[in-house]
Amino acid sequence: SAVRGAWFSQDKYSMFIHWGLYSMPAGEWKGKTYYGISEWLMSNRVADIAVDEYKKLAEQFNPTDFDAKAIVKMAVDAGMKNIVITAKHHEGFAMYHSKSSAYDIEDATPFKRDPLKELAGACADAGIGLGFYYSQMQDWYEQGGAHLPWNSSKQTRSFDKYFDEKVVPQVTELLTEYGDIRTVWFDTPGSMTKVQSQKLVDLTRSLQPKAMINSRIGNGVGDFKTLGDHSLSQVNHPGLWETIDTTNNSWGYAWYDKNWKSGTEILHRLISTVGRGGNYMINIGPTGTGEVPKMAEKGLLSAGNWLKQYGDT
Ligand code: JFZ
Repeated sequence: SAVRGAWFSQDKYSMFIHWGLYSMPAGEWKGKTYYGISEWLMSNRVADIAVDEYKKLAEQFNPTDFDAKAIVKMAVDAGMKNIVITAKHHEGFAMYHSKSSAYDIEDATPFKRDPLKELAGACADAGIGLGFYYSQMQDWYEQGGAHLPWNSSKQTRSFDKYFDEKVVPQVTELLTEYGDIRTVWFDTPGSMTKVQSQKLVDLTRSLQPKAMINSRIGNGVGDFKTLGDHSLSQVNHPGLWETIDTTNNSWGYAWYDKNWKSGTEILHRLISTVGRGGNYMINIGPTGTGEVPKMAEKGLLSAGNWLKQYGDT
């Protein structure tokens, strides 16, 4: 609808945040580094990490450096209007207080805080939008969630049951307990049925009528199109679309990834996208202690200074 689309067209520039248990190993397991995108470590075929072993990360997860207000201030100073954070990535761990699963930051870690609630409050105070990333099909922890082929044996529950017993309740929590949600960002729909994709659309419409849903909900039922990762578009696209990007290479924090974009590069990529009618969303990956890498902040704030001086946002 026009009401929903209005948010999206005005935002233009958003912060993406990938943050989860994977931020702690940061690409390293038992002294060996697995290069690539660090949030995929659990399913690295060579590392061959058992679910029971991986889940022990939660016992040590205590990111006391997490500062929602500082992150929101960084986004505002960068010139951004919206933040989208991983509520649950493929690893299956809920980064908020989930009442429908004990595999969450409140129940399974010593941290005992709800960072998504803190972020929701800080975004509301600053007047910027908040959205949640939710991996609706892949869940490498959960029985019935989609696993990778080499890691999918002995499932004691069907995908349909996992969907109704975990995805629907968790998305409901996220859309009822955190105030106004601007974006519901789904990912890797795989073989989900259209009925399932539509069920998430209907749920979102009933609980957050103004929220925008991305195309990775699957089956063509989203409100806007997310292009393939990192791809700067050379052309305009019909309808509403976005490019997603990272301040370095990996989405989740990876200790070895120092390929930071400068402020000038970020500006180039932002303007290249917005000039073709798209929105631009660029990722930061906080560490396992909740700290934002200094070089990510540097590039974003340097671009933000230019925007403040020469833009009218
Ligand atoms: C997905 C995730 O698997 C990844 O961990 C990260 O969260 C990223 C933002 O999204 O990866 C994808 C999904 C779709 C494409 C590429 C990577 N694609 O369509 O090109």
